[in-house]
Amino acid sequence: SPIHSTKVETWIVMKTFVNDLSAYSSGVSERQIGWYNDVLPASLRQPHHEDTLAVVVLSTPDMFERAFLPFMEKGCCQGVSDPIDQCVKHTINSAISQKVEVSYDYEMLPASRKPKFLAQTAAHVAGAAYYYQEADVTDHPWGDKKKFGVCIHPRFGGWFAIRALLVFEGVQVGCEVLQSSPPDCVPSREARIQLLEDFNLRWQDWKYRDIIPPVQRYSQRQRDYFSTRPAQRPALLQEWGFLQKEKGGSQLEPPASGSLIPHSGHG
Ligand code: B12
Repeated sequence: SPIHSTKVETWIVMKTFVNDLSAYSSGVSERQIGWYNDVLPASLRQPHHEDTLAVVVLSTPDMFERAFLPFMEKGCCQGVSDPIDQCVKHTINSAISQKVEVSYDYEMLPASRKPKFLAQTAAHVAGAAYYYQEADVTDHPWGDKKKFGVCIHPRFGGWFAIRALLVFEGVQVGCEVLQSSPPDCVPSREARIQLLEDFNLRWQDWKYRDIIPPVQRYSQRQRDYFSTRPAQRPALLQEWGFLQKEKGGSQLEPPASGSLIPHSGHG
């Protein structure tokens, strides 16, 4: 089995719809690449056969305490890249034991500067979390002012993040895998308007995440972390005693502007 679930399952939500794969799929959501490519233009598609099995990895609210803080405590965080991104990479790498192509939410395609995978579209077609977009609001009131869409998970509401897409190269699934729609937990037009406005205009107040009552939320400490601008986060971690100040500068520098990873450290 490609995934040793013990470590990953503590911080990744589980959704499985294939009985014979359920043994290893704890904490992940399988789907076929074709479902993803079907809704996207050619430039954003995954370059894989349409029947290829792929997995979207989400992080749950206790990711911070169960994976991130222990990762920092063990001193695993090194170099200049974002601590959250390093922790996600470390956790997923250590969970995988066969050839799996992993794309992270913070990775961009070098040529087009587009995201390597669209996390929200992936979560939606996987049946993990409904992706509410402008088009899901009939007669929306926003005119030309584009509103970004947001995924809502049936158990965690908005208190989760979509971390990676795993593609199992060579593992082909056929009609035994049925695509399942994500639960539509924000069915009314009014609530969808509220959700998209909260997400776009005041995402900093966390309210959009409570559009449905979640089973768990981010801790105060995690909120403090994500409320801090990425460039200031190393200083916060130092304050918490995780990063030692070294002679000649801090161990973790804020990314230079124009860095290769402009949108990393999402929460
Ligand atoms: C770039 C980016 C940003 C940028 C720009 C904002 C944006 N949304 O583009 C900045 C830095 C501003 C940003 C800010 C934030 N972000 Co951001 N961001 C991203 C990132 C890296 C890429 C998004 C992107 O460029 N998409 C490209 C556009 C074109 O895609 P699209 O609008 O979905 O359009 C496609 C679909 O409509 C699809 N499509 C067409 N028809 C259909 C039909 C169906 C049924 C489906 C499913 C799809 C589909 O085709 C279109 C493309 O052609 C993603 C991670 C990722 N790798 O996806 C996170 C992500 C979207 N961000 C996220 C979050 C939480 C935030 C913040 C709240 C900050 C935070 N605390 O982390 C703020 C919110 C700001 C705001 N008001 O939007 C989360 C959202 C989680 C969720 N529940 O949905 C994501 C998924 C990151 C994560 N790891 O979870 N972000």
